[in-house]
Amino acid sequence: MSSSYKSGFVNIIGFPNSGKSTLINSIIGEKISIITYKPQTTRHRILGIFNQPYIQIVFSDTPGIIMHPIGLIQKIMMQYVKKSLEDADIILFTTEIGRKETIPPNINKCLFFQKKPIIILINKIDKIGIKCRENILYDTIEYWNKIFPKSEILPISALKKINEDLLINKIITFLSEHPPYYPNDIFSNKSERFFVSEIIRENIFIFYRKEIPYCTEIQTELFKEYNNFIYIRSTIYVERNSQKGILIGEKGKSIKKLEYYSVMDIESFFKKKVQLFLNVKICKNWRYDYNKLKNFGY
Ligand SMILES: Nc1nc2c(ncn2[C@@H]2O[C@H](COP(=O)(O)OP(=O)(O)OP(=O)(O)O)[C@@H](O)[C@H]2O)c(=O)[nH]1
Ligand SMILES: [Mg+2]
Repeated sequence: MSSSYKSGFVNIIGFPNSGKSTLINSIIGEKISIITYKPQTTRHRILGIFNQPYIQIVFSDTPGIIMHPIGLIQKIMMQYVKKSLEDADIILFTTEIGRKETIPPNINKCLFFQKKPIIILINKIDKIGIKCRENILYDTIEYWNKIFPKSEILPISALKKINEDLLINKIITFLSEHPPYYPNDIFSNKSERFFVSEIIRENIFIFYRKEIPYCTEIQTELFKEYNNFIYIRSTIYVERNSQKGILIGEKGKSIKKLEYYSVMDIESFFKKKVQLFLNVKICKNWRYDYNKLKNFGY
């Protein structure tokens, strides 16, 4: 590979719901990370690999930063954030226009200790009409400028792709000469089974309320591809019997709806017909149990 190749790891961190997953999907051009309007959607670190001639940027999506993590799962999620600060070449810190949030002290310490280039992204600028945007943006920039006096601040809209090219070009200026880390025909490090589980989890966020999306974990045990269809078997784990009841619904109505919409999304992701079999099981207090979390891949 030519030595003029540039590549590096660019890790996206930021507050829950600030648009990290939206940004990585938009840049990669594939739906590698699920998006919902609810906070704490992303639970894992997900790589998205961006290739251009002689350029490879390995983006990493992370769970949103929480001030007071509850339960072992949220603590592990915050470990992912810290780890991603350590192995980044460049950090993208996402925030939202008009919001002035406080970075938890432990994350803050890590951020500045690393002495890595940080680009502050003020996302969702499309949400505010052009007339008021300037003032609110100025105010938000001023706030973050005090916290990150040495960093560049870039207003963006991940949803509308505003300033996406500018961001990519800025990142490229920070990259060092290095051969590509991954082959240039893959766009993520995650398996097909992971994407299936995440698509089902996204639909659970859409169709179920309150704690249900947060107490469910999906494991896809089987992903078998045939000539003209894919056969998939996934299990949804919940913490209690009552949650299982809610998930299945009266006469199985709710789970059928979940299955129906998940199949549509999985088919559109893999561009192939899908047969999906969903199973619901109880895994008591899995969010608080180290071994269970480990088995689930955390
Ligand atoms: N208007 C507007 N909405 C956006 C933009 N980017 C993201 N959103 C919305 O914000 C919500 C959260 O987006 P996500 O991409 O899931 O946010 P996240 O930071 O990954 O959230 P967590 O994984 O929970 O930390 C979704 O409803 C998105 O559609 C944007 O540029 N403009
Ligand atoms: Mg996310």
